[in-house]
Amino acid sequence: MLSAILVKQCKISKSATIFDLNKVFFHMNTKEHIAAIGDQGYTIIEGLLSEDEVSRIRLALEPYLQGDLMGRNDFEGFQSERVYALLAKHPDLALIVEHPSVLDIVDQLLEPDYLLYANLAINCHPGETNQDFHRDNTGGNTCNPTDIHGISTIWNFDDFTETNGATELIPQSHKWLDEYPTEDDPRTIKVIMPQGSVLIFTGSLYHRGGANNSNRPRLAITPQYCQPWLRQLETMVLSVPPEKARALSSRVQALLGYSVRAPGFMGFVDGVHPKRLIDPDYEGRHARGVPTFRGVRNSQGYK
Ligand SMILES: O=C(O)CCC(=O)C(=O)O
Repeated sequence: MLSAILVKQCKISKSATIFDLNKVFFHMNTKEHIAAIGDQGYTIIEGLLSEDEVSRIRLALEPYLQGDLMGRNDFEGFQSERVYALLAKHPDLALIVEHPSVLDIVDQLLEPDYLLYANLAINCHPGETNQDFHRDNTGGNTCNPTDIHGISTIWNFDDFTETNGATELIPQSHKWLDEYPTEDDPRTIKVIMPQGSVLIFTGSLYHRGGANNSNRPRLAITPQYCQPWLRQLETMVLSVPPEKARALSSRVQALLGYSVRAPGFMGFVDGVHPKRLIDPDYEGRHARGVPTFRGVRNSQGYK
C-alpha cells in the first residue's frame, strides 16, 4: 500500500514530489520506512532533532570548520570542508550515530554486530559543483548491488533547499544491475528537508552532493553503517582510539569495532574481546586477561 503511494507521488512534478513525499515519510513507522528503503532505496525522517540538538552538534563541530579542511579532489569537493573521525573530536557527535529512530531501522537491514563504516561532516560551500553520482557501498565490483552491504544516513544541520547543495538521488537505482546514471539524469530528485532531518538509504542507491548555488554553506553529517564482515571506510578503532572510545556508550563502542562478530571471534585483540581494552571489567566472549602488549624484546618492539 505504502509503496503504491510512494510510486504514485514520484510521478508528480519535481518540487511537488519532494514536498509530498516528505509528508508521507513524516507519518511512517519503522516497518514502513524499511519498506520504502526496499522499494525506493531511501526514506526520510523529517525534523528528528530539536533546535537545541542541532545547535549542540553545530557547536561541537565549529572548531573543525575553519576553512582549512577543504576537499582534496573533485569527489570530496574543492569547495567543501570534510571532517572525519568525528567521534574522536566531541562525544556530543555520537547523538546521531546511535539515534534510536535510525538504529531501529538499520538493526533490521544489517546483520547483528554491524559496524560504523564512516562518519564525517560535509560543509558544502557556495560555488561547490555537483558530485559524481555514486554508490556508497556495494561490497566490491563483483557483488550484486541489490544485496545490502551498508546503510547510509545524511543528517542536515541547515535546511536543504533547491539551491544550497541538497543531496540528490535517483529513486529505485539501488535495483540497477547494468545501468548507470548520466550527469543530468531526469529521474534525479533533490532531497529538500528542514534542518535536523535524516535521509536513510541503502548503500547501493545512486546519489551525490548537489551544487551549492546559494550564498551560504550547507552543513551535513553522514554516519554510514556496514555489515560486520566488511572493511570500514574509516578504520574506526584507530580513528577513535581506546582513550577516546572509553567515554562513549557501549552501543557506539561496538559500532566502532570494540566488539566481535558473534558467534565467532572476528575482531579479537590478542585473543580477547577488544572491549577489554577500554573496560577491563568486561567479561564477554570468555574473558581472559587484558592485552597489555608487554613482553617486548627486540629493538623493533616485537618478541
Ligand atoms: O554531501 C552530500 O550530500 C552527499 C555526499 C556523498 O554522497 C559522499 O561524499 O559520499
